[in-house]
Amino acid sequence: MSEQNQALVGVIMGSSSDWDVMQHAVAILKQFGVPHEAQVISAHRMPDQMFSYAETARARGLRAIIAGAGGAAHLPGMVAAKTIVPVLGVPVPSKYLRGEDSLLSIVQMPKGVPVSTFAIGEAGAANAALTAVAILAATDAALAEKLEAFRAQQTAAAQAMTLPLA
Ligand code: RP5
Repeated sequence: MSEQNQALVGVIMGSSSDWDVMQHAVAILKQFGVPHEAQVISAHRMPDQMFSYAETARARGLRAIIAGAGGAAHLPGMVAAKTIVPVLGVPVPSKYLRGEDSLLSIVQMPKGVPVSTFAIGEAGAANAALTAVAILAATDAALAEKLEAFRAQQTAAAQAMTLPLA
């Protein structure tokens, strides 16, 4: 557990090899001071633990689950099948198909069991965490203010951009 308090966001991934990408989700949660947990839960290598994680998520107080996986990326969808806690899926770049396999595995859920699916890689991991922050901000005014400030900083940075024109 990070941020000391009861975790509100769970970050799970299919392998420790996903950490390079998924650490960007954790970095955002830390930046916003959101209580979270992060661990490896593999759909294919530890399916019983995956179901148990999903089945207990809501009762444990999780308000969002960020699930990253690569290749035959079944983790987000199978977790979503067992909980009504919103699942935010992050396609991790794969060795042979550059994550397009991961993206298609995660995004093509059947009607009725949604996984919110993000971009392949670092941007997807960070944006999944920002979406988790937005979910929490709906009932947390202080967090909403932090999110507004974060977005305003980006606007200011873009407005200050210059080009190396002659
Ligand atoms: C998936 O298989 C994981 O999410 C990972 O992206 C991929 C490869 O896992 P490792 O063989 O590196 O453990 O389940």
